[in-house]
Amino acid sequence: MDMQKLFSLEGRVALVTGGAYGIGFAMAEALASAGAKIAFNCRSQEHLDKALVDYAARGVDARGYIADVTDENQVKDLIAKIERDLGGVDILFNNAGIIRRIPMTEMSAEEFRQVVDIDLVGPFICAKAVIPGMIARGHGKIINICSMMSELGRETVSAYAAAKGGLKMLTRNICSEYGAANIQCNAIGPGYIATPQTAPLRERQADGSRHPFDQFIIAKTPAGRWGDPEDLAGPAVFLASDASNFVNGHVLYVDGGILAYIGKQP
Ligand code: NAP
Ligand code: GCO
Repeated sequence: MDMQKLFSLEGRVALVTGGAYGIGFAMAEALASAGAKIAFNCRSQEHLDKALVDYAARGVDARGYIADVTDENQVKDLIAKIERDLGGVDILFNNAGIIRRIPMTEMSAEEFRQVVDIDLVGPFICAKAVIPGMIARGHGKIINICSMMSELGRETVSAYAAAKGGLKMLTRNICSEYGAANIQCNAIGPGYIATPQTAPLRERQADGSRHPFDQFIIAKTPAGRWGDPEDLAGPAVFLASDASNFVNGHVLYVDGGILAYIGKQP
């Protein structure tokens, strides 16, 4: 068996939503190293311009587009532009996401809806836009970015947990509905990863000590550290490649062991 070929993404077109920085950027770089042509989107022109410079510095020839994943028309246009520039989307990474950390009783319904709209409805809209082309081409990979909050709750993240729990079930449903069309829909569930999204949880205290949440995560993670976006590179290539052709509806947790661990006894 040719392992290089099994994991190769040569000739495949990958769209990484929210791939301007953070986890999306690292996964896109990994897919490019395995041979894929890379497209990414984000909402801000400033983020897009900076990302193009960053990709070029890493030797990645990525195409960037402005598109909000919550807007069906923008997403339709995005897929059509990628098809024109690079070819039909073979691999979709539903990575774009936000979090709002607000105690539930202080959170407005509007704030709750905004998180669910980006983190759950966005992946639905993007998947819906690429599935017909995948069916026509006879294959497709959809990878949703879930979270520890697809399994666990904690104070202040009710909307995020509801969205990421829902995304786990959307993953299983896309698998159920389109598995027969040779589409594999899986998810990656990252643990606590050092990106702009989690920067406020890692801020140094006035006395220079670590943020209490930072200390909590290190103690709660058997690996004893935060993850880096690059920790998701191997799982991303695996789930995008032929190596995972019989893996469907699965959430691959990449969490340094958090979900396996009850925590240190006091
Ligand atoms: P991040 O650093 O905040 O990056 C988020 C990316 O999404 C940015 O490129 C952002 O660019 C884009 N984005 C946000 N809303 C968008 C929208 N409506 N339409 C299009 N693009 C949008 O986040 P991250 O930490 O890399 O997280 C990436 C994904 O992994 C998210 O789904 C997050 O929930 C999930 N995750 C993160 C962690 C973690 O510990 N960091 C753990 C588990 C799961 P613009 O602002 O320019 O749009
Ligand atoms: C939080 C965190 C998260 C992580 C991640 C964990 O406030 O608890 O931001 O939820 O980003 O999703 O997997």
